[in-house]
Amino acid sequence: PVFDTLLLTGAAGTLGRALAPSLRALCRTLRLSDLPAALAAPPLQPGDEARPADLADASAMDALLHGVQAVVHLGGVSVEGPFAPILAANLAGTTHLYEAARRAGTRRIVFASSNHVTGGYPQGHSLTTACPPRPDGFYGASKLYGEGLAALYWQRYGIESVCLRIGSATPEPTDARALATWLSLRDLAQLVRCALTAPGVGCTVAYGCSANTRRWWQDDATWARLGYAPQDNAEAWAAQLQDRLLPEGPQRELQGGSFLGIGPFDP
Ligand code: NAI
Ligand code: 15L
Repeated sequence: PVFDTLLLTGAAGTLGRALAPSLRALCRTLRLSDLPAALAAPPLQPGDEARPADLADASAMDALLHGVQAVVHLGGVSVEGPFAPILAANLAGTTHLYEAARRAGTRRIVFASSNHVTGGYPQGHSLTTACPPRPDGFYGASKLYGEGLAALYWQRYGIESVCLRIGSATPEPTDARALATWLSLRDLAQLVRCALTAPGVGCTVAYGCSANTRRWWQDDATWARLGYAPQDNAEAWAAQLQDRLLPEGPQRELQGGSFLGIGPFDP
């Protein structure tokens, strides 16, 4: 195995469950963490450890990171919504995680960022990670903050990070927008494996999508550096999905799609 102990936060979530099998192949011990209620009946395999913890609870983080060489950080609020829960789980939670990683001597963090960091760009507009951020809500802005933490902990403390701006990671693409944004689950597994094992990543930000004919994110140089070579292409679903459109207006016009239809959140 590449790692002795690898920590997976958000382990009870959709992508946590999808990724656990491929992560087990990389480590002796996979430490699974999520909120206590979510991790009540964890799907444990030999070599797994279940460590329920709330990322918002700074005092729980040192024990969680103890002995951890690398982290796949998926835990947190995963959709647009009111600020308070995003503040607790994504802003405070990711800060607590990085701080504990610094104290524990953790070497690398793969951070599940999101395409919503640039969800305010028009659909069809080609982007690379060199383009200025344009978050489409509190959620996208919280992921941009996480990318900022990744840069800080690399620059000051030498902790490496790969921030993956994941598109739409689902078993199959589900609508016309996903013909551009889809990340198949096997490409996700490959991308996370590359992000954990590629040498000398420093602090790298990469979009995460499959080799979709209609993709908006032209991240080929970063993908090559990570060794990521996507195998899937949403175009195979084009005939059945290209008319499955979001409502007219910002949701259909901007890259963030349905998240542009959520909020604002006035009291
Ligand atoms: P999910 O919502 O299914 O999983 C997130 C997990 O985080 C949940 O199990 C939840 O209980 C846990 N969590 C929430 N607040 C927490 C806290 N305070 N402390 C500890 N755990 C907490 O989301 P999914 O789809 O599995 O996504 C995983 C990660 O990838 C998320 O960070 C999400 O923002 C990111 N992402 C996912 C995309 C996708 O297509 N599924 C696209 C872009 C980013
Ligand atoms: C995300 O960041 C969300 O976590 C996920 O649920 C999807 O909505 C995805 O983006 C997307 O943009 O399709």
